[in-house]
Amino acid sequence: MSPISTKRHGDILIVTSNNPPVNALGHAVRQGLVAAIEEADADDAVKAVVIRCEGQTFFAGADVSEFGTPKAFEAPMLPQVVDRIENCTKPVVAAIHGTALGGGLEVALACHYRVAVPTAKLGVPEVKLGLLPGAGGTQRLPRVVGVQKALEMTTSGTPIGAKEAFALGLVDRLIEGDLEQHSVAYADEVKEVRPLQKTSERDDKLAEARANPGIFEEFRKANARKMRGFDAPEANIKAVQAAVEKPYAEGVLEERRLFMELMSGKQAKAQQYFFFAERKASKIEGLPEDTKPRDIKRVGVIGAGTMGGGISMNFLSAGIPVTIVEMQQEALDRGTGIMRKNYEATAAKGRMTAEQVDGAMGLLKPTLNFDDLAECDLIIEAVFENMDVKKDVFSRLDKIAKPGAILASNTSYLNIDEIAAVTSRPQDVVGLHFFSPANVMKLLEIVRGAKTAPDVLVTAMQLSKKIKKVAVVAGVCYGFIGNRMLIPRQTQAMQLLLEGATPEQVDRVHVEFGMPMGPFQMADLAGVDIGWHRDPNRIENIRDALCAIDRWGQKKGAGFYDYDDKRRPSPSPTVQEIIEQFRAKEGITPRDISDQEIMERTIYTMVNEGAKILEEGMAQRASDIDVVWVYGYGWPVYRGGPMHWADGEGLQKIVDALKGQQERLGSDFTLSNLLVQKAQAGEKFTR
Ligand code: 3H9
Repeated sequence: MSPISTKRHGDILIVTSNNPPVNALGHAVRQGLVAAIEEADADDAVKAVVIRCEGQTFFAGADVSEFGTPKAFEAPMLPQVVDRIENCTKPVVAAIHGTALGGGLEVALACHYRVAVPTAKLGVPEVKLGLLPGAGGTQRLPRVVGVQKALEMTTSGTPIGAKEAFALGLVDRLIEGDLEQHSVAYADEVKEVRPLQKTSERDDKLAEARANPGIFEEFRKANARKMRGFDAPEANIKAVQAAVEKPYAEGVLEERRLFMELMSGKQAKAQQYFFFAERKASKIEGLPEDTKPRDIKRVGVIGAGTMGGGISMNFLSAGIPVTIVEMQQEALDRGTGIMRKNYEATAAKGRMTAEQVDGAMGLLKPTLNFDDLAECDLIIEAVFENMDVKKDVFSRLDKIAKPGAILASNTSYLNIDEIAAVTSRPQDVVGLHFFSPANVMKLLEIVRGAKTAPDVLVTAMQLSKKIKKVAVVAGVCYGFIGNRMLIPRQTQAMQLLLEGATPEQVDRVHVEFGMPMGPFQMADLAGVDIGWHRDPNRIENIRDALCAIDRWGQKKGAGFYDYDDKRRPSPSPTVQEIIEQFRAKEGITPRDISDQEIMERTIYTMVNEGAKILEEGMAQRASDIDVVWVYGYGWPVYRGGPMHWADGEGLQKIVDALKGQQERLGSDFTLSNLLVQKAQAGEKFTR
């Protein structure tokens, strides 16, 4: 049965798509839409058309799962569909609810009118899939919203709300109440209007950019940092530029050419792979299908430091009350003060109103009384990273928490099973590893203990969505997924310094690869002193030597780099001297180290660790590891994540290189059996 059906309301033809879950514009939908327009044209009794969708949303775009299959190229393709809609001889109204995204917005742009409910969102997220709107979107959008806005929308992929769309003229009317009924009434109002306004024939909104051709260069410059390394944003800019510089028909051809170029590239494949990887991550294997989540009405957070405060803000922002506990009034006041300041900073950027700030903070109950946690359904400890301290907290919690409350640790390395063992309810214990700053970073590692109950895992996963995190399930091992993979990278980076590399060189290789920063820049940002033994007289390595002289990173104005008062880094002669002292002490003669060797020893070793994590069952699937690295550490999404990237690099090449480096990697390094097996069998980690 076609997902597209038609019905009449007087002389209005109502075209309805019913293609769950998101009304993606797969082949059958495209076919049905064309047939419906043919029906409207062929019947004199039809005076206007409404296109609407059943379910949660208007068309959310082309069907991404068709990409790379013959179905994507089966006629009618989307560019033909939208042209057919625009060329309908009767007015066509798009009735938008949910999201009109990508191809969905392109369908709407081809309609002669657009109406929407106020909660709808409209956007062109193709750039996030390494693409551009390839069904006339780059040509029609600027003709409706203007060139500057079209550049912003196409290169960021961020949708705009219906109210903004209305102000821009992208939506002709906001509909309160029943959308179908009101859009039919709207169609009735406009059914006699002639000539029909075709978006492709407009150029009033292009005039400003035509008078200021510098707009594109200015936009490139202003957004260079955000777009670094990505192919798609530049292609989007070029396509919008074509809308301004060429007649519509030629602009569309340029759009097509750029679209096909992107589609056949590595980045689009990686970004589309990642789209599905992210969605797969939320599926937890091995749970009974009917597992119901527990009800979380109030969250408790232990510790009002940077982590505890950040964690609390996630829940407050989602409207969930939080009880936050500290031991001293001063620490409590400081912590809650910082939370308010963070909210106010968001408000100052216009992303929150003063009322919303007060609303969020109003949900916070700061207390010095540990027993107040008895009212919470989920309690997350964010205290000092030390096993004895954590055990003490959990045995106290065990005594006061209500039955069925979930007890979570925010530990980034420690053994959840050992922590759970001090309680009488290990089934209620789980790791919730937030990444710093916890109110900003999207990643959450859910650490599944040996005894963690299925409904605890399901609750954690559901809650992660509520607080807008992307969660990945990890097993119990030192550092879980993300931090565990950092260990070989950090070890090798330090060793490379001794052998002749500089922090600048190692970091440059990572930044050129697409990481936001290299290992030493990251250490300086996070704090070189994290995990340091705090004894300035015990100097066993370069890190100890830096910590001993207060070079703890950016917060002290010095770490692996020197920093000026604007936190701009420069190479440090002191650090160089320390490195040389260690070389002399260990009898190492420095040598020239190639960028390739740095790649092999710091990035290939991470892939190897990822393979071990997989082999040991500490990650459910290779794509979960990629999700952790993209959202937790800024791995460039256009490279898909370490495991996907490794597939493209060639697993045998990685194995050979690691074998070649074996001696330098040291006796602690071992190759992953899984990596070797997959390489030998010519298999890949990811699709
Ligand atoms: C495009 O349009 C190209 C054109 O310009 C040119 C063509 C020539 N296709 O995210 P959710 C699935 S490119 C296929 O969890 P939510 C998704 O995998 C497209 N499947 O729900 C998941 O499946 P499962 C431009 C899709 O409520 C299920 O739907 N459009 C698509 O949190 C639910 O998804 C986009 O990039 C799709 N297009 O969010 C929009 N979209 O249940 C991408 C979703 O098996 N989509 N699925 O895991 C989204 O942003 C969100 O899905 C949306 C709903 C906001 C719509």
